[in-house]
Amino acid sequence: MMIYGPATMALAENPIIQTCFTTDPAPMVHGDRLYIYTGHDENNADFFWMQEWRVYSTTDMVNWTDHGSPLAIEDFSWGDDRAWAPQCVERDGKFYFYVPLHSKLSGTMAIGVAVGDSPTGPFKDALGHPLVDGSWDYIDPTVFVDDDGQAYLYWGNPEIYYVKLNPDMVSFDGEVKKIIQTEDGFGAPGPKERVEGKKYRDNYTEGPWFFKRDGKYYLVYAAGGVPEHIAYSMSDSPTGPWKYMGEIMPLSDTNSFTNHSGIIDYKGKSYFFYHTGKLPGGGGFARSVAVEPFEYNPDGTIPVIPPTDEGAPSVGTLDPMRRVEAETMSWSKGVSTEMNSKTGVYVSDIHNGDYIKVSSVDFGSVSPAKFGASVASALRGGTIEVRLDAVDGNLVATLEVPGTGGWEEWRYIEAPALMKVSGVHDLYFVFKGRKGPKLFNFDYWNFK
Ligand code: FUB
Repeated sequence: MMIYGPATMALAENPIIQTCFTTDPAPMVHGDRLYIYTGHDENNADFFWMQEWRVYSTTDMVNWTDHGSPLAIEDFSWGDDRAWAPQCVERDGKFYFYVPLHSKLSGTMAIGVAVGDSPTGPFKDALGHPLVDGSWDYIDPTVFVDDDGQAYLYWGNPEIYYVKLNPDMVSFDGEVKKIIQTEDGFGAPGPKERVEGKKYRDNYTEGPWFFKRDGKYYLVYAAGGVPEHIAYSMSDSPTGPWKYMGEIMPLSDTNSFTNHSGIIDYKGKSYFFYHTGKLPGGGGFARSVAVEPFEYNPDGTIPVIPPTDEGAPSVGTLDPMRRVEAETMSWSKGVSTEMNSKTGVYVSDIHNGDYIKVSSVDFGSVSPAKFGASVASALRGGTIEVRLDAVDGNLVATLEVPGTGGWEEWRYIEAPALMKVSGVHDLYFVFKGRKGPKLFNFDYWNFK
């Protein structure tokens, strides 16, 4: 028997989610996981007719686990449309999920807040009414809790608004404040003060991302009108005055006229999340989240970060001897995901020739004897070929999936390992079966 040793270090691949269109990423670190909260562009949409928010997480920056959609328009009795750019933050063990959506009450956009006990929900509308309501530019909330416990909520397009949230995170005292945009602060005066025909250095558009690092406050935002690039301003205080600092992600050929960013540190490295239209079939209303690693300049300024197809290098490995959810993957072709209350999220829409890639899988030095997977099929099933380091790589196992009597009638099936494996590899699950029909659903796997 041949023994296959370690492969090269894995890189993420952009866009990082391929099972559906994802937008407006808002990263959050909790425990040893990095979560992203996203919007979800519908297939074949001709506008941002978005219905739900989604959550994904990683521990290694290359494999992302799909946690499904724990929050949707129907969770807000007062909302009826446009599930736009979210952000979730933790405070005192509760998770506050801020979202813009169209309000039935005002007929314009509003910002709501849902609360949950875990980063993946379930979440419940905290108020039963919007936190702020009444203007078409009440979109794109960003929240930051400062070291002194004061929380700030910024939002807006093309004005920038903020409130200081009360410690309960779901209320504030006084009026909504508007930031006075100036050329020094944002590259141009506010939208109503701009002189027609005058060329400005830049201008704030939407999608603010507010945070603090080494005592400096950062407001990162989509700029320049459409098509958008990403720029930023800095301040010594959480409410300004702001100083325009330049572009981060210049206008690029990403197949999306919007861009929307979130910045976070994780496991000692800094990451810039954004979206493009670069998934096959993607575009301005079919966007996908991507990530780039970066390093702050020594003076705390942010370098220019061009979009790439490679993304971030792996910062961890995955243990194949433990149960791994099938919806944890670094890349996939053809498949999508579904969820129910019993199984949680699982991989669906599996057809002949589709595949899932899982990166940085560490087999250690003891070669496994068996591969097993939990699968379900209302039809005739198919085959999972487990391959090493490439879609046509060496065959580690072949699992025959039978019909199980239903798409959610799960059976755990095992197959013997066909070769010895050690060290770190990329694993490919290549799906084979009759051409045409859906073959089976796939919930989790492990080696023994
Ligand atoms: O995703 C809908 C809207 O597009 C967001 O609210 C904006 O930031 C832009 O990305």
